[in-house]
Amino acid sequence: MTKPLIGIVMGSDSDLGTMGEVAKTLDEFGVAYEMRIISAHRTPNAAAEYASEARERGLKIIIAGAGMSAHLAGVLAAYTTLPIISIPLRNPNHGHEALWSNIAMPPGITLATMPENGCKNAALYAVEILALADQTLATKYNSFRQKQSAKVVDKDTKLGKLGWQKYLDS
Ligand code: RP5
Repeated sequence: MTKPLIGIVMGSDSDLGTMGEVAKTLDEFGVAYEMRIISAHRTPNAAAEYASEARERGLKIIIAGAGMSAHLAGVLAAYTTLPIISIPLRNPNHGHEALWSNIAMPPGITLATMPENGCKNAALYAVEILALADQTLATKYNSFRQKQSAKVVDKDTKLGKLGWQKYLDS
């Protein structure tokens, strides 16, 4: 089994439906990861232990997602010097508390905070970091970006051919 480079951590199994997108995107790039449910509030010792041991276990980056007051990413960051990518998760009964808490880190402890529910971007950002030292991954990422651009160009060409109304009907 390939050794995981990325730790995907979420505060609850209720986050899994959203956080699955991180794993799906990493799968597309062939990046090995592990997934854990660890709560900054309900299992704080596990959070401290996980982050403290992450570097020596070979992880390069931790992607953490949590909702509500969302302290998970910040707590993990307190216990490791690995880069932490945080995903503030939206809860239908709450506003933007997770986002606010993730972008309000004190100077000296860092998070790379993604958009709310920005699971795909979190995985892509992790791929960009790993690709700094992995030419095969950099080539894959470049090809993904080129395909993405080509899709927009195709849509623009189609819009030019059909006009906006037929485009919407098609
Ligand atoms: C956060 O509280 C979790 O990340 C989750 O988004 C939210 C609710 O957790 P559950 O009550 O569904 O376990 O810590």
